[in-house]
Amino acid sequence: MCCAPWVEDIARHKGALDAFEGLIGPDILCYSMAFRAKGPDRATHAGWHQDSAYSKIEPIMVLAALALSPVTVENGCLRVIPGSHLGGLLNHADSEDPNSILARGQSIIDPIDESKAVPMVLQPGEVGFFDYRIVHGSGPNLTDDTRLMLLVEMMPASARQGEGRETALLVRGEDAPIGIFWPIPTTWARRRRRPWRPGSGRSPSAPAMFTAPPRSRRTRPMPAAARRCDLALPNAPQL
Ligand SMILES: O=C(O)CCC(=O)C(=O)O
Repeated sequence: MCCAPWVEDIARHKGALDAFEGLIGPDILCYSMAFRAKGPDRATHAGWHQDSAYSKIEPIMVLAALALSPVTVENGCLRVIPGSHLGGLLNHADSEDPNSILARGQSIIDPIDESKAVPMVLQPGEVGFFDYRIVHGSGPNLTDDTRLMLLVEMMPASARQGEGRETALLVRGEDAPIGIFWPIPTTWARRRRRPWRPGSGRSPSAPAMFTAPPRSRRTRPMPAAARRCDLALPNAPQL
């Protein structure tokens, strides 16, 4: 199995990749995509944290926050502390906070100067980029509508991971010679040869589009755990 074509459309968006290339170089792997929906419950929030505290990727990962709805101060946009990605890793603690949008309910326990935080306000379709070491968080949604973002994580093909071997999708340039991550089979090449068109009689979600490429096209066999067909890329969100 491989990821859905629309996921690849986003992951391979030329404008976004040009921006990523300026930040992490020409050889780019997509590590994950995850929706971040914050309903109008006036409670769900993210404590101050650094994604690098939980991600095992080194030396860098860059995130793009793609706005799929208006993302405003009122509905709980991301807030980031400029320059904090250069200050080293701060101490974090997990919590049972039921209102945290983060899987571990984590937050930084060292002092944070919140007065320096800037809101990442986005219109639908706009993207904000940030280093995975930056201190960020978000407040509750105080409006009556859902705030929706897609977080896309990209890293250089030379990136290392702490333990195990995870999957990644090569979206630009060349993979590292030793292939640090399991490659995700791509639908891209086949779909470009035979694109779906309205009225063609085929469904855009026809099973053929989700079938893994022939084994010979894989550079190496994938572990069973990596053969999932997620709507997004198969790495479990770290946060
Ligand atoms: O969606 C949010 O408001 C916060 C998400 C976040 O900070 C994260 O996933 O690391």
